[in-house]
Amino acid sequence: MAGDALDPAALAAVRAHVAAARRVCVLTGAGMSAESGIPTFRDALTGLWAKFDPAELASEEGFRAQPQRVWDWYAERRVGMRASQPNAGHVALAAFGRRRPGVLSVVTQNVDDLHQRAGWPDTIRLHGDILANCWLEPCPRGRACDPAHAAAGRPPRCTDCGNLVRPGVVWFGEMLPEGAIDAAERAARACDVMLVVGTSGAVWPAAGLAATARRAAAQVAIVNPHPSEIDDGAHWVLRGTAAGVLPALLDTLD
Ligand code: BV8
Repeated sequence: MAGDALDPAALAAVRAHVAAARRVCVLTGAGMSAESGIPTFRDALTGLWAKFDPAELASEEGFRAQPQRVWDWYAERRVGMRASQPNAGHVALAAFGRRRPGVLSVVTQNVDDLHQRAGWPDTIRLHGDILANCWLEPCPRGRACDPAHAAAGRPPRCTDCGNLVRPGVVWFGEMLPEGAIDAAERAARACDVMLVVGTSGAVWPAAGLAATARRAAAQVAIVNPHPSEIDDGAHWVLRGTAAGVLPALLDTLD
């Protein structure tokens, strides 16, 4: 495996495996969007938010304990995400997928919409959508709260029953959407090559998808400028960034 720099021989080897692959599954994490100006999840916990751990801000318990603080953290992240644009890595992935119909699956841990805006609408979203909202509870009156009855607030609240609006993301301790994790497992088992791009490999069950692919005899390649918790489980480590490596890896493949 490469040291600290991108190893051209490893890049060429992974390109050859991708060129020959019938199925390619790409698992992306927050590093995929870093070059679009979106702080990685760990970086999003620095600065003003450095004193909180993920469980305090990205969990139902944390939201129930401090709804305004958690709502404000998401509001700040939403501003950044709405202002961001897909980077060359998102664009290269979507363009490769369009050139090779039926080959590419993209599974993301990210809650932004950059893969979709780069032209890959079928992205499998393991952790939800930060730009969506949902209700914290089922309505105690036994029917769905009417979003039109949500009074403005931090967070907004149902004027009929007091239910809180929450971000449409999967928090720590919450189950992943069944359809999403099942589709992701299927894609990991069916692929000939898995590219793992921009993830620390710290969050489960997403991090386990690389091992699932390897058990199914896929070649596993990591794209990350820094070591991750799942490097040892990969055949290849391409020590570089998403926007730098993915165009070099994919752009001339038809
Ligand atoms: C679950 C949405 C079953 C929110 C996220 C105790 C109780 C309950 C569960 C657990 C527990 N202990 C462990 C668990 C499992 C837990 C977990 O994994 N915890 C970790 C902390 C150990 N998982 C869960 O809770 C999951 N649900 O297991 O349900 C269950 C249920 C109940 C009880 C038991 C089991 C739900 C996990 C989903 C959490 N929600 N997001 C939000 O975004 O606000 S995950 C969140 O963290 C982000 O979505 C992100 O995906 C993830 C962080 O991972 P990364 O994407 O890798 O980002 P990170 O910042 O860490 O790393 C960035 C990487 O990019 C770095 O490697 C960096 O080097 C690289 N990079 C930087 N720049 C670039 C780059 N790479 C390429 N190019 C660049 N330019």
